[in-house]
Amino acid sequence: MTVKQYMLDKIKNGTMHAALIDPDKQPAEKAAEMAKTMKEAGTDIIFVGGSSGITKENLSATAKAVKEATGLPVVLFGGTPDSLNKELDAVLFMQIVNATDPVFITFGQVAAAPIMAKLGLESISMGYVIVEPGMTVAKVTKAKVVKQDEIETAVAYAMACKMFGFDIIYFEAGSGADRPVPPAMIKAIKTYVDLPLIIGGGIRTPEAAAAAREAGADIIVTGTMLEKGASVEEIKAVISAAKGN
Ligand code: 1GP
Repeated sequence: MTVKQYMLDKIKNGTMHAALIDPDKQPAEKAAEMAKTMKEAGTDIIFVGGSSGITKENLSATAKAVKEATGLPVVLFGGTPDSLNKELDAVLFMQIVNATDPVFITFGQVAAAPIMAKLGLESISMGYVIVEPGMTVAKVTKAKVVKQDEIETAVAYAMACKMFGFDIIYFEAGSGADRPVPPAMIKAIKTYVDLPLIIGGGIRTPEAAAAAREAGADIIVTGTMLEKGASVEEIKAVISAAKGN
């Protein structure tokens, strides 16, 4: 089964949780331990990647260790063409739709495509939209961020993603954001655009996770919470609220 099919099957039955692990932040053994904790707490899939410091070495070692420790699909979310490797189960092949640096709109993807083809990696096409505050990823990509109250603009971006033919869309407030993507924005996107919706950035409490799920998020991503050493109980509470169980 493809990773895309795994995701589509899961979200048919409710919201999924994805754990984001940045290979640049810890050795692979530690990443494997973190992923194991996340799996025990109920996470469904592991995203690996980050906005900077991703190399073929740290990415492949982390992907391999995480897969061995959990058996969960390991998907690249944010990397560089030369970090691509065979340990990945799939790549979220994304266009940062509101970036203004063309490397993140087209040229990076053009560089990555032949490498992905050569490695035989599964591609899941994704429109990625950065919402205020946007954090590091907004700076790196020089994004024209969607403000928290610009609901119509957010819907227009989601509509454009649908018309481009992306498999999936991701609305991102940025890793470590002090405010997640607002539930009203999530609700409006899901009202007008029929595409699987990933939400991430700044979700660290069960309340925020439940609000995103109730508003219609299909996949909720958390990263910082784990890096900052949240307890297993705290992680479990956030994942349960994200999945509604
Ligand atoms: C970042 O959406 C992810 O790309 C996760 O954000 O680190 O704030 O959980 P956090």
